[in-house]
Amino acid sequence: MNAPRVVEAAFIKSAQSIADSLPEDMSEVVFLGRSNVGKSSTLNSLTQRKNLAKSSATPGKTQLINFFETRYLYNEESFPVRFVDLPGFGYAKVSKSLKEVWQKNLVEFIEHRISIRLFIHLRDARHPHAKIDDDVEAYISEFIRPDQRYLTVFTKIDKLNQKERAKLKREFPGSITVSNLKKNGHDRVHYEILRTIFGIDEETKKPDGEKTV
Ligand SMILES: Nc1nc2c(ncn2[C@@H]2O[C@H](COP(=O)(O)OP(=O)(O)O)[C@@H](O)[C@H]2O)c(=O)[nH]1
Ligand SMILES: [Mg+2]
Repeated sequence: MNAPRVVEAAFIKSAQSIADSLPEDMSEVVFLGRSNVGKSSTLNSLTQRKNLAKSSATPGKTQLINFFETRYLYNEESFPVRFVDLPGFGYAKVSKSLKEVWQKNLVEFIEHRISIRLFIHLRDARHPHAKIDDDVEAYISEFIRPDQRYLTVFTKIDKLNQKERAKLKREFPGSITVSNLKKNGHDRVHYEILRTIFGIDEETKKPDGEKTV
C-alpha cells in the first residue's frame, strides 16, 4: 500500500483577512507556528516541492494568509485539500496576549473561517515547553468546533537524541514528529489530514495480502 502523496500543489493567493480570502468551498488545513519553526520547510516537504511555500513569501507580505491548493492521490483516488499558511508569530511577544501577537484579522480568520477542518500547530522539538506555544494551544481549544481537529507536529526532530525523542513522545502522546532535513515523519501527517477531512483510515497490508484497517 502506497502512502498518500500530494501530486499537485499550487499557490493560489494571499489574503489580508477573511474578507478577501477564497470562497469557503474546500476543506482547509491551517499551518501555524512560531517564526523559524520550519513551517515553510514542512509545507515544501509535504507537497514535495522545493520552494512552494517561499514562492509567495515576498518581503512585506509576511503577515498575509497564503492559500495553496493541493491534490492528494491515495489508493488511486483523488482528494483535493487546501493548505493555508498563516504568518509566523514572534518570540518576543510572549508576555502579550495572543490577540496582540496575531493581528485582529488573523484572529478573526482562525476563529470564524468555516472551511478550516484541521489546525496543524508546528512546534520546535528542541523547545517543547515554549510558553507561546502552550498559549496557542489553549487559545485554539477555546473555540475549536466538533468538526475540527487540532494536531501538534514537532519539527527538527533530527536535533534530538533517542532519549529526548522518547521523552517528547511520552509528554505529547498525540503528537507527530517530523524532520524536514531527513525527510521523515510526513506520511503520518498526510494520514491525519486525510482521516480528518475524508474519514479515510490508514490501510495496512498483511504479508499475505489481506487487508487490515
Ligand atoms: N535540522 C532541521 N532544520 C530544519 C527543519 N525544518 C526547518 N529547518 C530549518 O529551520 C530554518 C527555518 O525554516 P523555515 O521553513 O524557513 O521556517 P519558517 O520561518 O517557520 O517558515 C531553516 O534554516 C530550515 O532549513 C528540520 O526538520 N530539521
Ligand atoms: Mg516561512
